[in-house]
Amino acid sequence: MSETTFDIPPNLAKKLRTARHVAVLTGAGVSAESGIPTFRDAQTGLWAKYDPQELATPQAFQQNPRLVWDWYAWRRELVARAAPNPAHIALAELERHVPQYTLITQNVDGLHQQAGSRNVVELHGNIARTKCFVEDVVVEHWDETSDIPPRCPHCGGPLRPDVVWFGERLPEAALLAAQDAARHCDMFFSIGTSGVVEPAASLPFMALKQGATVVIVNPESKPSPGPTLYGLNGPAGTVLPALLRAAWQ
Ligand code: BJW
Repeated sequence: MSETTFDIPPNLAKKLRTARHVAVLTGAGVSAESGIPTFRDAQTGLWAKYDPQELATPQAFQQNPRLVWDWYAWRRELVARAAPNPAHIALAELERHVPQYTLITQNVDGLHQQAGSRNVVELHGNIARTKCFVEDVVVEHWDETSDIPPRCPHCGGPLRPDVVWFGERLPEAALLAAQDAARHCDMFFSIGTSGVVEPAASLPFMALKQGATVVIVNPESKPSPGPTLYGLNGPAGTVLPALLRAAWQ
């Protein structure tokens, strides 16, 4: 685990040590230090001319299925080469310290599970899975032909990644589990997310409203704006290992 230092407020370390139910919401910033680009930070490279948000819609897929399939194929490659970073590892370790723990992620890369987190609530699906655009069922095997995207072996419809695009419903069980955790936790961490995409963006407010302490971990956050709202201004791969050391060493 990284030994880079970060000053954790002592009262926050104590709150974490004594918390009964901790809920964590993660976003793309948690995987940035694994080399996976975020959505709303500056884009570079091959896809610089495309707005990722404009590719993550059913309409984009209908208009240009090949472009969207290729974009996800490129991202799937990036994810396949990526490894969990100290932030993922610290969050897996946190699960072993607190009595009740819910890890909610907007990420589709599976890196929390790779780091050893067990109960991961995936709000936006998983890029490793593929489903039929027409039938909305997961497909595991298909014929590799020259078709891009490949065709569903059952109905011939185009295949797409099993992720949640704008305007699509989140998986109901995942959303209910996330909202339940936000309402019942005593500490809620929002880590590496810009907090602009609903319904995930409402979860920290739900927790705050129910009296939980909310901690935001983001290089762009403001430091400690209030007694039940903390901003830890730094990269998750530095802040989270420091938080665990402050609470349990
Ligand atoms: C670091 C760091 C480091 C950098 N350490 N930090 C209510 C109000 C307004 C709008 C809506 C609403 N309800 C619904 C909507 C519409 C829409 C929405 O929210 N739009 C807003 C943009 C305005 N929501 C939806 O459409 C959702 N569906 C829905 O609500 O359906 C309802 C419905 C009802 C009935 C019928 C039908 C539907 C679906 C949203 C799906 C989002 N999908 C995507 C793509 C997933 C697949 C993929 O990966 O391609 O999810 S979009 C994209 O944004 C992706 C992300 O999960 C999501 C959030 O992004 P995230 O993770 O926050 O990343 P960034 O880049 O924004 O931020 C990174 C942060 O990290 C930054 O702050 C950095 O500073 C920080 N950072 N390095 C820590 N080292």
